[in-house]
Amino acid sequence: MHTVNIYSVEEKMSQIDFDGLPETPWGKTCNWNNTFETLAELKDELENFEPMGDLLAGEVHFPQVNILLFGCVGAGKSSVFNTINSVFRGKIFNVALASCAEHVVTTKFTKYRVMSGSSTLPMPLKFRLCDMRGLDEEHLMTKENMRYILEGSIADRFPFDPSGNISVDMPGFKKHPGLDEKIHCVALVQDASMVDTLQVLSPEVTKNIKEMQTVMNSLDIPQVVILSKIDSICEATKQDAANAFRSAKVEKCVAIVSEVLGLPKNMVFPMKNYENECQLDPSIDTMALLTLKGILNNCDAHLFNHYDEIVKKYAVAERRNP
Ligand SMILES: Nc1nc2c(ncn2[C@@H]2O[C@H](COP(=O)(O)OP(=O)(O)O)[C@@H](O)[C@H]2O)c(=O)[nH]1
Ligand SMILES: [Mg+2]
Repeated sequence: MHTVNIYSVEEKMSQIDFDGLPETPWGKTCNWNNTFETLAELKDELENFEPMGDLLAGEVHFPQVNILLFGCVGAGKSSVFNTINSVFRGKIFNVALASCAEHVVTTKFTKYRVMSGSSTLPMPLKFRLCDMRGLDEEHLMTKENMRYILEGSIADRFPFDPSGNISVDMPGFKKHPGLDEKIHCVALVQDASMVDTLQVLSPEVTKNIKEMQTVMNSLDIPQVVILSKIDSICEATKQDAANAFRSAKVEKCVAIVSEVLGLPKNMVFPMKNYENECQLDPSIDTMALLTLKGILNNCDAHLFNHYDEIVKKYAVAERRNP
């Protein structure tokens, strides 16, 4: 059973200035006329997500998929996790430290679990969101470190500096990580306000992100973009996040990011994170879940390439009697 908070939708609608927003959305999206139903359906679907669930028989069980949140310092990575976690907790719930302040950067590589809020017995959902320190000019990432992260060699809570030296003999370094510890999809988190004002990020950081994309490509790891902070580029979207899909500004921003990062537009997910709200908002929730659904589809697509290995290694009977 789902609990959905009650909001004053009418009150909210009356405040929105729809001027200039076309009726039809620019991209394929969900039914925003019935947000409560859409939200409940999406939440139910994602709470019951099983990696490759439609292809694996009951006796093969793949524990979880791992999603890497990657981008510049301040792009909104920790906030993306907090937002998705809040949706499933049913309240604003800030677990990962998120801030603009210099000293509040994420220093440990953390594999966050999200617990289901619907069942009486809380259960971890079948995905983890991996948060790490973002890039800046003094902390560019080495290809070797990217490879370690993607291949699952870096353990949860391992102090991690993208530009630091990692020794394979360090405690917390996994020499033989299983497929369930690897990264199955990378979400490149990009601050929309930076794109909108064409404040091109430092060329070094952009170059570094592109270099890291070549490592992801070489390992066949799918990439999507989370276009964060869309509320800061469009007033109507600030009023109601659902308006993002009819906003020409957001559409333009999606097109620019898709071009710059070389990813199709349908792999760019606009998102408004919770930052100073006190209660949940159905549009923000729905948008976060649409993003998560898109990412999980990509994880499944990646796992499909490892189908035979999964069937062989993750058969439940075999794990009990190795
Ligand atoms: N307006 C707005 N602010 C955001 C959004 N997402 C994150 N922020 C703010 O941006 C700052 C940096 O976010 P954080 O998650 O710490 O970025 P990180 O360094 O990539 O982990 C914080 O002050 C957040 O509150 C968003 O969608 N909209
Ligand atoms: Mg952070």
